Amino acid sequence: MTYTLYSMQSSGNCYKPRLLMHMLGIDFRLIETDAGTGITRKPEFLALNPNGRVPLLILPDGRRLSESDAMLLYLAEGTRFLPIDRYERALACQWLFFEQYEHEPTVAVARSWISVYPDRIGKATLEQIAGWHKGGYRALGVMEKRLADHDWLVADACSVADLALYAYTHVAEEGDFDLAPYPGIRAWLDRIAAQPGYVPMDWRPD
Ligand SMILES: N[C@@H](CCC(=O)N[C@@H](CS)C(=O)NCC(=O)O)C(=O)O
Repeated sequence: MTYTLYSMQSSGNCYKPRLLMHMLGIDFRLIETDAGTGITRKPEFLALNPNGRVPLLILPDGRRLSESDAMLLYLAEGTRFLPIDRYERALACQWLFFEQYEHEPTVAVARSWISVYPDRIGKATLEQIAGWHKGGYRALGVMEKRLADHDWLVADACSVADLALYAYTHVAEEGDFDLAPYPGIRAWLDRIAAQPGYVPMDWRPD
């Protein structure tokens, strides 16, 4: 028995567990699920994840786990990607919650409309994009404050916090975000891409 990941290749949320499992040498099966077609809102998928979204991870024992950052925490347990120290572990969670509340709803959503579903953009969406850019630049500014003089978001090692925020920051330019004014973030992106076991977003298991 191995892990099964319901995943959409263009999704940064789905990239998070794909990347960490590859970095940890964990074998998994991938079921490509085009969430843009509404398939995750059909009864068959809702029976697996009542929230109707990918990624969805099926553990080797058959139990299910949704929410990409929860998957990172689960998979990273006992590995170098999850700090042991109580405060550092809480800091990792601090960045994961920041990612879901401040970063993903702005940086990822702008990229999704601009690069993944450009044909669906209407007048209302154009106004929303301005708001996502404002919020996204604010989130990038928070990250830059830390990364201007630190290699990693938590302590001195690459952790789940870095992988969670990497997923959509490294494709932020696809959402028309300009990363030129963020040298700390750009150096950090290169640092993550140089980590052992790193695979790009378009990688998938055989
Ligand atoms: N908070 C969730 C967000 C998951 C999410 O938004 N998934 C999108 C793809 S990136 C999806 O499945 N959308 C289809 C839908 O909402 O119907 C996570 O981090 O896993």
